[in-house]
Amino acid sequence: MPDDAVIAVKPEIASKAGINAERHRAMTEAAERDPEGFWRGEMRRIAWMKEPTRIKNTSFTGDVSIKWFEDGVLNASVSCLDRHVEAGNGDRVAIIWEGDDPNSDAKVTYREMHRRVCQLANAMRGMGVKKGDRVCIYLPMIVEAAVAMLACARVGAVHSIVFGGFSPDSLASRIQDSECSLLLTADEGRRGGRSVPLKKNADEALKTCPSVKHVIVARNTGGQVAMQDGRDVWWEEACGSQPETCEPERMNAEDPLFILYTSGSTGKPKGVLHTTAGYLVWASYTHELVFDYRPGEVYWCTADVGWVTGHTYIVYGPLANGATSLMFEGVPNYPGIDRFWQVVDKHKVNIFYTAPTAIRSLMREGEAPVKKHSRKSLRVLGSVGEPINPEAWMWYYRVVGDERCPIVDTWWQTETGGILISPLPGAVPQKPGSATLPLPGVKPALVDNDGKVLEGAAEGNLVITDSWPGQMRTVYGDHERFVQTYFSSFKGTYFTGDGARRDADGYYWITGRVDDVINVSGHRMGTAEVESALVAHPKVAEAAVVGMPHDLKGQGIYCYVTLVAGEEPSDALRKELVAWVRKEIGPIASPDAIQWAPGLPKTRSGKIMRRILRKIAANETDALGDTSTLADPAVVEDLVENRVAR
Ligand code: 6R9
Repeated sequence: MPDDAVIAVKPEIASKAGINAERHRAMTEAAERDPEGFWRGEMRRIAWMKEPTRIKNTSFTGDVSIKWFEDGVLNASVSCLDRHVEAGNGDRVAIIWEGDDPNSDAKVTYREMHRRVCQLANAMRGMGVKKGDRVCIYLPMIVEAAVAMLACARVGAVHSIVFGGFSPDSLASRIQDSECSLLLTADEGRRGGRSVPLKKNADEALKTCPSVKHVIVARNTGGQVAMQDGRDVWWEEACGSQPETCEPERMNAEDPLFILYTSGSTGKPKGVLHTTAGYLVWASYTHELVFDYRPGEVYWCTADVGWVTGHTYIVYGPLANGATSLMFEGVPNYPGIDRFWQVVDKHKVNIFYTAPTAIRSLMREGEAPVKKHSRKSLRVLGSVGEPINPEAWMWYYRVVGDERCPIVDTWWQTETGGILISPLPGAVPQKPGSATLPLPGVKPALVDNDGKVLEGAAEGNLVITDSWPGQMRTVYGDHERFVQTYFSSFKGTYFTGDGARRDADGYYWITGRVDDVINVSGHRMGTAEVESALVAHPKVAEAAVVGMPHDLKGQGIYCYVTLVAGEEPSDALRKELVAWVRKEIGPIASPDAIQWAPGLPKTRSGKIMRRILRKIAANETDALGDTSTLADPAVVEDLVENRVAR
């Protein structure tokens, strides 16, 4: 696909869209000319108990301080629930739940959601949870997950969701970092016909988490689990007799809403902290603009609530906008490879948002499973999580969307709270593989490694030069790390950690991470995290982990492992190490290749030359680049000779 392939906006789409090219331009100009005025207008999309008078107060230098709407007062759950009920939309479906088992589903109205959130919020208050306390959520994709998030918001507690695929160790370290006092979990999760032992994992984790005083357990599969007296209580027992209304806590705009841990360049995941008003405005703004969302539509984001995409585009964005949000417990290929399209027809989905890795795996199965379902309700298709290759983009457009539906390739990060770069369906011509243009109010730039700003068509490090309301505010408990990670590489700008190219039309093409973070099936994984898991194994002396190209996952995990003296490499040991990493971090960190390395390529000062390891993993061994600083060149020859073929 040549770079200049352009899919124009069809006139019939532009004429019906909330935002056409002209309006897009006008908004971009307005946000540029008068950011305060622009956001003073947009902030009214959420409900305030007291409207702010101060709009923007941000600085990317020195200590870095980011405040939006700082004297406003609100409660996020009111924007997502109460005001829709009060406006007469209580009977509208808030969440369509589609189970892993195709015969199980449920619809929960805004009124019902409001009742369930209030009851849980009351139960939480009864347990002593108050404003500012941290609550951990370790739940599968069931309605209780959304209820839990909004109940936290209702009482002013800060939620920290841990993805159900994480191990007891990963769960424990996240609970410890933010000292959660309550854990919400379920007996088991269900995915692809198999069960996930959440309560059992939680019990294991809680052995090292003295801060947790209470555990509320949702009955999901009905599987047998142990309940600890005085600590654990079943969800329905905790909530059943609670009052059906609950006074929402008055929250300052800058009070924390949630923490979400994400991988960085070092071994320890960072607690990304988002606050209440700016995040919610951003979630609502981007959900409406990017998906051209219209009242009454059914919207489906296939992410898990354990990731930021699930936070912003299953719960906060759609519910703030009064949408019907579909929540799917299962996986794309169970019970059949056509599950997505069967669900699209069953619930008449209008907007569908998924990840390139899912598209690539479905594409491999051909067109028939897609074509067997009508999909005529579909109107807009979205992609998120990693760069989408033009082939997958075209397949998504042609086969899934029948060349009718615009595709929004949305670039953003846990740190950004919501989408920053994306086409708008009715306004921006698409180019397969490009996230296209920044949203109105977003100011990206490219800089070279010395921080020099690049103009026009160029390739470099992607930075954002000014704040937007949805930006993260700090790393929980470690503001210094926040400043170091995001604001020290290129002074005065937010550094994304991504590389990008900008073409002559000003379109952005994200090229991937430029730090030691790899993107496996759209999930961020720090190579340092996998390395520390490997070296924790008694037979491993040293390990270096890099990303390698992977047809389905985008990137796979390639590990170079040096054993302690006296240990011999074997297939059995390789399997043992794979299982070890899965146990330490979780299945998402499963190594794809393990190469036995008698030594690692190091500089004379002892730094591992990862650049060389990446090349070997990618089988680009004839282009290793400068190796003159290597302490021992023979190490590289051995690694090249013994690389793991795929
Ligand atoms: C939302 C989310 C963020 C990293 C980000 C980038 C990659 C996300 C992308 C994309 C190219 C897109 N990424 N969307 N790359 N095109 N449309 O995924 O958040 O898990 O924090 O990952 O994902 O590398 O820096 P998160």
